[in-house]
Amino acid sequence: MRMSKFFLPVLKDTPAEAQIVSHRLMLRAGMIRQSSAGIYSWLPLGHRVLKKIEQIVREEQNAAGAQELLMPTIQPADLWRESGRYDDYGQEMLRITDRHDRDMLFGPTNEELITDIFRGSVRSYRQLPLNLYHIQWKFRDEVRPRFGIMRGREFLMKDAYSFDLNAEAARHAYNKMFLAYLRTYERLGLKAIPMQADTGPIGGDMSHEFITLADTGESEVYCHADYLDFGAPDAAVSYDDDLSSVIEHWTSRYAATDEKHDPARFEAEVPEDCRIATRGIEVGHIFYFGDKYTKSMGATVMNAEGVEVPVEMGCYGIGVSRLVGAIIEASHDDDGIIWPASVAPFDVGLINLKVGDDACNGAVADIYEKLGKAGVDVLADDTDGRAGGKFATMDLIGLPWQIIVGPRGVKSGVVEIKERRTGERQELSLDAAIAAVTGR
Ligand code: 5CA
Repeated sequence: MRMSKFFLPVLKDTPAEAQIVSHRLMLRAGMIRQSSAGIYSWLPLGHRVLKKIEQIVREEQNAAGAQELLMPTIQPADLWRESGRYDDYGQEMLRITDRHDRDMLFGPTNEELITDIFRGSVRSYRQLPLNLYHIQWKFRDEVRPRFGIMRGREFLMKDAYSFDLNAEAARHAYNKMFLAYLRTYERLGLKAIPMQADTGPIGGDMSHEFITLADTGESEVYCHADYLDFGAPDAAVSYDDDLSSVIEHWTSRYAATDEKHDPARFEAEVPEDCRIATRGIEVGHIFYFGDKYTKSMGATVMNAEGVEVPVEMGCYGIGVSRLVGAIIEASHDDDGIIWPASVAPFDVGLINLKVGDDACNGAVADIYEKLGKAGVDVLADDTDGRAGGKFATMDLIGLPWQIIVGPRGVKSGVVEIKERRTGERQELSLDAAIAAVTGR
C-alpha cells in the first residue's frame, strides 16, 4: 500500500477528550473516528488491526473445536421474555419497535438466541458436546461509555456457547476454552491473568475474567506476582487431554477482581513482596452456568436412558474491539504505538526520503516488490513531506520495522532499517535489509 493513496487521517494535536493513552493514540493514528458517544467507525488502519485480532481469536476457537456461525444483531424480545431477562436487563438494553409494533432489541449478548437455535435442532445426547461461537457487534447502552473503544456502547465480541450432557463434560468444555484463551492472548502478545470474578447479568457460579494489568484499567485487581512469569501451555497439550492440571496450575495463586477480593486471604496466601494490587483491563470472561437458560427455555436432550434432561451450558466472551486498546496500553512509548508483529496493520513501513530522485525511487520500488513477493505487507511512504514528519508518523502508527531509503545511502548501496520496539538502527544492503525484516 502506498501512503499517498492510503486513507490515514493522522492528527497532529492530542485530542482533548481522550483521557488514556490508547484512546489518544488511536485517534492520533487515524484508527477510529467517533460517531456518537461510545460508537465508533473503524478507519482503514484500525480496521486492519481489528481484523487481525479477530482472525487470531477465530483460529484459536477453531483449534479448540468450537464452530463458527453468525447470529443477527437484532433479536426478538420474546426470547428474552422466556428467560426472564427482558425485564432484568434494564436500561443497558437498546429496545426497538419495528413497523408491526413488535418488540425487538439490539443484542447485548446471545444466550437466548443460541439456546433457541440449539433447542430447534438438537434432540439427543449423541449430538453433544457442541460449542458454537460467533464474532458479532453488540450494543450495551453503558451509563458511562469512555476511554474510546475500551468501554464502548457498540463493540465487537467473540462469544462462544458450549452445550454438554452433564456437569463433568461441561467442566471439560470450560477447561478447553480456558486453554484456548491462554493461547489466544499469548499470540496477541498480551499477558492475561485469569481471575475469580462476579458473573453479573450472565449468571452462574463459576467464572474467570482474563485481565491484563494496566494502570488505566477499569477494574481493581489483586494477584500473586508469580503469574507474570507463567507461560501458556505448549503445543503438546491437546484439547483431548484431561486439562485439569493446566487449570489447577493457572489458578494455583491468588488472583481476584475487587468484587471477589478477600484481603485476609490475600495477606495469608501471598508473601508481601509478591502482592500486586493494581488495575486491569478485562479482555475476556468465561462462565459456567449449568441449566440457567436451558431449563427456562426448555432446551433438553434425550440421555442414554431415554430420559429428557436439560443441557449444561457455559459461555465464553472475548472483547475483540477492546483488545485493540488493551494491546496499545501494554505496548507503546512516548512516540506512539508499538504493535506486536501478530496484529500489526502492516509489517514494514518503507520511507522514501527523496521522492522524485531516480535512485531513491528505484530502490524503494525494488524493495517494495521483493517484500510483496515474500508475503510481507508494506506501507510505503511516497509522500512529499519532510523527513521529520515522516519519521514521526511511522513511529506513531507503530509498524514493527521501518526501512529508510535516502539519497546518500542509496549511492553507496545501503538503506537503514529500524526496529520500532528497540529503536535499534542498522545500515544494510538492500538484500540484507529485506532478509532482516523477513527474518530470513
Ligand atoms: N455472554 C458473555 C460472553 S459469552 C458476555 O457477554 N460476557 S461479558 O459481558 O463479560 O462480555 C465479554 C467481554 O466483552 C468482556 O470480557 C469485555 O472484554 C468485552 N466487553 C464487555 N463490555 C464491553 C464494552 N462496553 N466495550 C468493549 N468491550 C466490552
